Amino acid sequence: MNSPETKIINGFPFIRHVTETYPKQEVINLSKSFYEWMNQRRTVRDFSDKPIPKEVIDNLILTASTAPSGAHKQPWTFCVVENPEIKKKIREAAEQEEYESYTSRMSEEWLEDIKALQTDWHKPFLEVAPCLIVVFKKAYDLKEDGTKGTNYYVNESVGLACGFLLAAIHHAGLVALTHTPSPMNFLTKILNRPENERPFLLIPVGYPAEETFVPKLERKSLQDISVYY
Ligand code: IYR
Repeated sequence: MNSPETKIINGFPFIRHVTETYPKQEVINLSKSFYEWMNQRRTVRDFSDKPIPKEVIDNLILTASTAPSGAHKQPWTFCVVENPEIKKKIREAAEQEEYESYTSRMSEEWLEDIKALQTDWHKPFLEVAPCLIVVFKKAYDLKEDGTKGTNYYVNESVGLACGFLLAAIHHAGLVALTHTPSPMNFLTKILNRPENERPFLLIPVGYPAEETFVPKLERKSLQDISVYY
C-alpha cells in the first residue's frame, strides 16, 4: 500500500484521512443493524473456563486503545491476568471488600436498586473466567527522567476506552462483566502497579457458561434518553 499523503501544518505532520461514506439508505441500514447488534450485548456473570487465545486479547486491547483521549495521552494500562494464583488473590481481596460493602457500607437504597441483579459478595467469576482485564487509569504520566506529565480528561478517556473494549469483546462473540469492587486499591498492590496508576475497572472476559441467565431488564426508550432541539 502507498504511504498516506502527508502535509506539514505549522511544523507538525498531518496525513490525509479518508472516511468511507455511503448513500442515505445505506447509512440508515448500517446504523440500524449496528444498534440491533449492540443491543444484544449483555453483562454476563456466568463464564466458561475455556481459554481465550492471546492474539484475541491483544486485539481487544488494541481496539480499546483506538479510543480518543485528552491530548492523545492514552492514559491507560490494560493488565491481563490469566495466572490462577493471581486470580485467586484478586478474588479473595475483592470478596473481602465486597463482604464489607454488602453487609455494612452500601445504603438500603443501593441494595434495593441492585436487587434485580441478584448479586452478592461472592465473586466466583474472578477465578472461573479465563482472563481478567484490569484497567488502570494514569492520573499523570511518569516520564523517564522521573518528572510528572499532566494527563487530561482521564476519566472520560479511560471510560471511552473501556466502552470500545466492551464492543470489541461483544464483536468477538465473547462476554464480559464490568466489575467495580469497592474500594479497589488492592489491585494496585497485587499487580504491583506504579504510583501514577489507579484501578478503574475490573473486566472478567471469556466465553459464556453453557447455560447463562441474565436479569430481565428493559433499556430506557429513545424518548427517555434524548432531547432534540
Ligand atoms: N460492586 C458490587 C455491588 C454492585 C454495584 C452496582 I452500582 C452494580 O450495578 C452491581 C453490583 C458488586 O459487584 O457486586
